[in-house]
Amino acid sequence: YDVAFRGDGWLELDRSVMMHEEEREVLGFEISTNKSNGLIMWHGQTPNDLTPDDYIAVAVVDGYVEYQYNLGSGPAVIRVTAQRVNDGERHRIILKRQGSDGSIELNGEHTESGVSDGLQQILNARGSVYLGGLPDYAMAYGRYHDGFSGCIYTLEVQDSGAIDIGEKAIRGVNVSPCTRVRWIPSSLVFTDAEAGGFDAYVPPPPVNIIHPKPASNLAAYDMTSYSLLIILQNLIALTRDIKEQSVLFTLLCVDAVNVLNGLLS
Ligand SMILES: [Ca+2]
Repeated sequence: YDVAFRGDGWLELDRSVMMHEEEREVLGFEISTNKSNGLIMWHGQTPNDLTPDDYIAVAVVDGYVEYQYNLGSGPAVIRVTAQRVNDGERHRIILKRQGSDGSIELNGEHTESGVSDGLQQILNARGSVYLGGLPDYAMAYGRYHDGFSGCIYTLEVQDSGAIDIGEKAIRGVNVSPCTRVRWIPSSLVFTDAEAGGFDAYVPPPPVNIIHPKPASNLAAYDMTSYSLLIILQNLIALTRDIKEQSVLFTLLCVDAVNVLNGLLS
């Protein structure tokens, strides 16, 4: 459910994850970062359609959260300057939009509102949704240049609850689960060299931030699927990076044991 970036990555999601058809659109993110600039999400047009057009974006700009959208007749640019978010702490961002009216709510404490220009009321975003950055920043018409560095813990759309980001993912570069500590250079994944810390890790259950609810009883299932994901990533890494083979094989064995435990429990 969570994804980490280090400034040079991106994750492409199927556009069905957010259709922008609700009269009152609500998007939720929970993030942490130490960098003062980085694109958290971009949803605009397809890569070969570079005419300025409808888009919606949220980013960290100069240490503050910025929400932008353009319905076709001029952008709204809304920034919360009451609190910086580049402090490494978790921050909850709720974006709302009803036609041309929009707002950001940061950590349930600070709210800023804005209006997009012109008469357009409908967001027509035909491209894929990108998290953490873009494969080509020309897609953002020069509005953003930096990838996100940090963790996106949660993505919610309307009353979806925490979205299984992996299920919606199409392609990605330099993206990993948030729980990994050290990157393997020039690989899609990175790994924790300290095996002792690895098998002690239990992923937290997804937390609903738009409509907070008590934790569900899906923890056992999530643990199994998470371990399968790690095994898959390690297999990919094995084929990509022979030098790390012995470490990864050890982790693979740990993963296999975890899955068996998950299946048996
Ligand atoms: Ca439009």
